[in-house]
Formats: sequence, C-alpha cells, structure tokens
Amino acid sequence: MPRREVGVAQKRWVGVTGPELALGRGMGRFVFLGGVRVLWCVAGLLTSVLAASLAGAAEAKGRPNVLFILCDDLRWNAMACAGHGSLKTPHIDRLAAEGVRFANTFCTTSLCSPSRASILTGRYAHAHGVRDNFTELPARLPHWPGRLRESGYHTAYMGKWHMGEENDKPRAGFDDFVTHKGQGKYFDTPWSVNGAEAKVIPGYYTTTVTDMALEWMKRDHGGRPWAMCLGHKAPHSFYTPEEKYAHTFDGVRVPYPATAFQLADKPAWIKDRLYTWHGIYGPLFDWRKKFPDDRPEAVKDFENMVHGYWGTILSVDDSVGRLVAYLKESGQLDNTVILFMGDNGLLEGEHGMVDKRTAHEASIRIPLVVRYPGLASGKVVSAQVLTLDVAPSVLELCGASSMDGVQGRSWVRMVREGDAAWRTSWFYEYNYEKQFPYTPNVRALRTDRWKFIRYPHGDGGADRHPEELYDLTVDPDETRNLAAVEVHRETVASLRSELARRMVEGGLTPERDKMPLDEGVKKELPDQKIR
Ligand SMILES: [Ca+2]
Repeated sequence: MPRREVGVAQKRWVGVTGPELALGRGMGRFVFLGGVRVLWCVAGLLTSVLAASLAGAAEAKGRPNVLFILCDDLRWNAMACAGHGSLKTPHIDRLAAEGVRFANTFCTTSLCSPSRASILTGRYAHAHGVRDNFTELPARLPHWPGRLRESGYHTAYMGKWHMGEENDKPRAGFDDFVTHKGQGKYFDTPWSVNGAEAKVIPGYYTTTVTDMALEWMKRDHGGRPWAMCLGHKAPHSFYTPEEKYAHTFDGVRVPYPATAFQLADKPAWIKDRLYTWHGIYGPLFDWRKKFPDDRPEAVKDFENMVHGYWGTILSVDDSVGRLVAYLKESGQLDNTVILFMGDNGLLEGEHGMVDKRTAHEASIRIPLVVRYPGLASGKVVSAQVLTLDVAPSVLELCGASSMDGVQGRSWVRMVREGDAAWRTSWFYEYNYEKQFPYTPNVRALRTDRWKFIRYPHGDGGADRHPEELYDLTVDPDETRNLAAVEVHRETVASLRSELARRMVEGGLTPERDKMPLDEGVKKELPDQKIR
C-alpha cells in the first residue's frame, strides 16, 4: 500500500481551530470535529483516484512543488522590494531577492473573477467567459492546477476562489478544496471543506488560511509533488487589519495623489466618477461616513482607508514568512516554485479614483514574484508579462504538457536567456457593469512606450467617450492626455490599428466583440450584498 494511503487512513489530526462540525460528505476530505481540530478522513473511495495518481506519481517524480499565493487587489508597488516607502514586507522582499521580480506585470481585465480565471486558464476574459464577478469558471475549461493534477501532482485550493458568488463547493482539478461563498470576511469566515456545510472558523482570515495551507503542505503526498494554491482575501476591501497592525501607519500622512487634480484633458466620465462609489470623494469603502465630501480636510478619510489597506498587507507578509519557513525547515524550499502575485491592480486615488476596472496604470499593474532556483535568482525582469502567462510558465517549470486555448506565453526562456521576440504590446478589455456603473466599456493597447484607450459605446457605433493617449516613457503617471494633440495624430492612428490587430489575433473580431451598452457613470451605490 502506498505511503500516502496509510498515512491518511490513520486519521491524522491537524491543529486548525474550528467549531464542532458535522462530518464532511466524502473521503479524502477535511473534516472538522471536536471544537479545535481538523481530521483528514479517508476511506475506500480512494481506489480509483489512487490508480490515477499512482500512474501520475511515476511521471511526476523529481518535479518541483508549487506554492501559489494569490492576493486580492494587491497593488503592484505595495511591497518594499517594489519601492514602497512605508510598507515593510521583509518576507516578500526576500522572495524577490532570491528569485525573480517581474516589474511590469499586468492583468488583461482588472476585475477579480475575470482576472482569476485568466491566471488559471491562460485565456482572456472574452475567451474563458468569466466577464463579471458573478460567473462561475466553466468546468469544461482546463486550468493549470488541474493539468498538474493530471500529470501526477497532489493539488489543493484553499482560500478565496470567488468565481461563482454563492458557490462554496469543490471545483474540478483539485484533490482538496476549501473555500467560502463570496468575498469572505476578515474575521470569522464560514468555510466549506471539500463541500461540507460551511462552518465559521474563528480568527483572522489571513492566519486561518495560512494554517490550513501549512497543514495540507505537511501531509504525506505519497511521493508525488504537490501544488498548493492559497487564495488570500487580503488586501481586498473592506480593509480590516489585525489589531496589532491597526495603528502601524498612524504617523504616515497620505495625501490624495497629484494626478487626482490633473483631470482637465481627461474624458468627462473620469470627473463624473470622483463623487461616486469608486471616486475619492465617495464613501471609500465605508471609511467615509458622510459623502460625497470634497473638502480638503476630508482627505483624512482617504488616509485612514489607505492605512487600513496597508495594514492587511503586513499580515500577508507574515503569512509568506511562515510558509517559507516551513519549506526551509522541511528541506523543500529550493525544490518548490513559489509564485506570489495579485489578481488585479488597485487605484489609490490616481486620477481621483479608487477601486480598479479602468486601463490606467495603477489599475492594470500587478505584483509578481517567483522564487525558484531552477529559474533564476536575484533578477528583476522589465519585459511586459501578463496574467495569461502564468499558466504556460508554471506548466513548463513543472514539466507538464501545455493546455489548449492558452493565449499567454511562458516566460521561462525569456527569464533565463532573454528573448528578442518577446511581446512589445498587448490589449486590455473590460466590459461596463450595470451593478457598478462607474467605468465605461474599455478596450486599450499598452506598448512598451504608449498607452492608448478607447471607450466603445457597446452599440457598434461611435465611441462613448474621447480616447486617451499617454507616453509612458516620459509620463508614467498618465498626467497628460495626448490623444487630441495634433502632433500625435499619426501615433493615435497607428495605435488604433494595432489595438484592432491585437484584438483579432486574440480572437476578438469586431463581430465577436460583444459588450453591454455603456449607460454612463451613475451616482447610485452598488447593492449592499455585492460590495
Ligand atoms: Ca481582486
């Protein structure tokens, strides 16, 4: 009998704090019992699973483990290694120092569920179909953890999944799946373990999910490599730090960024957004109680919000420290591919905006750090990489075959040897959401130098808003919209056709490019249930 089966059948207890719960429904499942314990309960059902995994185990021998850490709404620069002046993130910084930091990483749709689906499948939102935060990842689509499992890996997902708002049941491709409905809560989230009825585990989300991931990583994996996908809630709104970090930044002044007051040449919708749910004069995710408020002194609410956001990141860094410490102690550190990233960017007052969704830099830039000595050490990569590239890259590092439908490219060779043929431009897509009427339909092109943004109306006719053009080499903060400047007329024409070409190349012909009608920026708040 293989070691894993013995180990699990002996009912190994692990120390995750939890309330007394009923048994889980299946075998090979987490089961909560007795107030403070979790039991790995396995019975005969393993036979068929085991046959498949044994076949894969031979194939997978010697291949690296994967620890995938996905943060939610982590800004690209919200870590000291990316130049943040106030946040101390020693554990993330160490991953970067010993691995690779991709300084120009972008999401292709800056919205949680679509971007998560892109990271897993390597496809654009229009190709995987998760176009909003309420759509399930289609079960028929291959994703990289599932592909690793087919090739012999032991796989788990723990934490925020957030594709399918009301569904906390297991998804295909994972041996173990632990999640919750919707956004989860910073404190006392109800967790469903492998489909069992959800029960509250008291405590701080970041700590709980780290406890669970560690216990799983410590399991006997039966000689197989493993892939742990850990989905943090942090630092997503509504920002609630642990008590010990609630006042860490009290002495740090956070003004509105200068770009919030440089809107003269921007399309009118950006000014309209200022006073909404997604603008700096709005409620700021409950950090401002009386709104809108554009008095200068109301910047204090903004400052408090940013402090809260930063505080949640300190706990994420602690989590990274614990996970890496375990890998080191257990001798697995250098044989584990650690990917640390965010799902989408976040506007922190830039252009008067909070939240994300737009094609501006703070919204589309995301952090990506990869530590794996087999890739490279102490390197900063400046080439543009995308969420779409994660799937092919992980599969290559793990020696697994590629998947159908991937629209990204593996960066493995590019990192190791350089690649003169690496992409120099790519397109961005976002569709207007009726539930969050603060961002238009967006189609944009980002080249190594330029950002060009269009706002289709959604009726196939003329664009709804004027275009934007920024020269990122001299204006990285996007303060001067050049789209209507005569001297750049040819540049605009050329970028407009390159955008169209890139979209067709990505499967988005004008006929196929369906989107809702842009009904404009509205003052109303989103429904309480989906904030
Ligand atoms: Ca997100």
